[in-house]
Amino acid sequence: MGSGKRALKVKFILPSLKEASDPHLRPIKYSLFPPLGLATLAAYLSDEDDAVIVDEHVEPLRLDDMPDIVVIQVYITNAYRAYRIADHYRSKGVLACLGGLHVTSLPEEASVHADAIFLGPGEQTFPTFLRDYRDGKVERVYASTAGRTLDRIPPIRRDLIRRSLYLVPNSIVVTRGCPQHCDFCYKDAFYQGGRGFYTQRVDDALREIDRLPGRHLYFLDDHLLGDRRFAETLFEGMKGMRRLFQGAATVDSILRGDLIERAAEAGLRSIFVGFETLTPENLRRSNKRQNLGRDYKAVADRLHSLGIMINGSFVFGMDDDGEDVFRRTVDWAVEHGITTATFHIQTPYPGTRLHARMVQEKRMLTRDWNLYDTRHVVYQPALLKPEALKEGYDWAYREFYRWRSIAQASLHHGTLKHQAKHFFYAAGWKKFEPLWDLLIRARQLTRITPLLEGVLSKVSRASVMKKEQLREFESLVVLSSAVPREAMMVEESNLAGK
Ligand code: B12
Ligand code: SF4
Repeated sequence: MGSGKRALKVKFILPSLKEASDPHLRPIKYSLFPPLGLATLAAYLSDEDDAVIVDEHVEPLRLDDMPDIVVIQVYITNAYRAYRIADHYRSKGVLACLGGLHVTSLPEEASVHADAIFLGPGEQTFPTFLRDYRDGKVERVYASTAGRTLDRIPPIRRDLIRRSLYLVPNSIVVTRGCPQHCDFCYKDAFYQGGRGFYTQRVDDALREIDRLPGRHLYFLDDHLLGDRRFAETLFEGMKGMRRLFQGAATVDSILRGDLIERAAEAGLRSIFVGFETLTPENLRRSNKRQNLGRDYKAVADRLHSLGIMINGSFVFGMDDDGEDVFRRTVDWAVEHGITTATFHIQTPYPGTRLHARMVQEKRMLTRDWNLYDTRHVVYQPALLKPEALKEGYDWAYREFYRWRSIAQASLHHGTLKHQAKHFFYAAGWKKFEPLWDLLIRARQLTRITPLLEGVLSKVSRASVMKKEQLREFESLVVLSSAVPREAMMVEESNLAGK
């Protein structure tokens, strides 16, 4: 098996779930971000080794080749596809490594399909495996435990990413994990046995940012404001870089101190906020203590006063949710000028405390991982029928993204500029999906980046959207009106599919 100093051929694969390649569903979501995790792992190969990354969400996967090793990333909804690919390569004598969140949650299930499985983050285990492979003594299980760090990790292999296939090629992660412990979150299971929250050195993070072309960045960190000192220094360093960025943070971190002002000064223009629920009892039961007793209105007002658009995340089906939860949540989001909303049906992922509780209470309804996409009901809700939960969730998406609601939420903002940005961003995101599809197919996604940067530019008189950006937007609107009405309607009915 091992092969001394011979150059290795390693194929990194992100398998897709079915809907990602289905034109009637929602491809744009899967053309958003490149597979950063795999590009991180590829950095541990030596210069002589031959590496390729195939992201099945955006390109076809050939199965007739013979690499030495396949490295496959497994999320819950791509698990069956990942196992099929691994089985195929193993049958040809290729060594198959499986890792990622789902493998960490269910190692026994995954190990049937792998020569080696990897639990937890890969920065320490993958280089150990490579050494073992070259020494001819591969282990069955590599578990990340003590000694986790992002210090001195090699720069991620962005050269292996085909940037033109993604709407947001400049995604970046500068921390791992999160300091909080919500019961429904993947985090505690994934990071068990070692540190659950740690950061890069600020200098390394700034260097990584510097390597990215253009202005727009999307931080995929679970909680960009999770370490105050780190975030402060990062934002200080970013000040002169003229970046526009998006990220995620918790409700309490937005209210505390002046970190959010510093983020805005450094270029933060849109933020994903885990509001999750408007009901305190739900928060208590989910151990989402950082949201308890916090004034959500104050969060929205503070962000808006800084010109930051909000992507609010809301979960339906928690134990205190009755029939009224859908309307209450949508009304709140529209009234408070939330730009985009991400609704989820509560989904107990294996490995989480929520899942353990649901199993104990005999409330899990299925173990079909394809359905664990937060759009299907996979457990018995406490106060709602499963069908009512699904219907309410679908209704919430439709209602929030109606033209009327988008216009109403936009009017919440004080200036015309801010209103227009809100309107374009929310409408662009949900109303022009057939157009996104056309652009993906025509490999024209990079045309959108300047437009996105225009919409994210600062809400001030000095930075009115440039003429050419407006023209680009107009041409997109004209183009999209050429998309058959039927196609629009199909998309409308699938809006629930996020
Ligand atoms: C970006 C993202 C997406 C992108 C995916 C883009 C992409 N090309 O990767 C999009 C928008 C498509 C997406 C979709 C979904 N996502 Co998503 N997503 C994320 C997010 C925010 C960041 C992922 C990331 O880049 N992390 C940073 C990199 C560096 O870490 P990493 O990818 O985990 O890789 C590391 C390790 O996992 C490990 N590793 C991974 N694979 C392997 C393989 C081997 C062999 C080895 C050695 C190591 C290893 O090493 C890497 C370096 O440490 C995560 C949250 C999170 N913080 O991870 C959620 C997250 C992964 N998504 C989640 C979910 C549920 C979904 C959806 C199913 C549903 C939904 N409602 O969105 C869909 C379907 C995805 C699918 N294909 O099946 C859950 C997964 C839960 C689970 N138990 O699997 C997460 C954790 C969010 C959450 N908090 O619940 N997602
Ligand atoms: S704050 Fe978010 S990322 Fe952190 S544990 Fe809770 S749900 Fe997970």
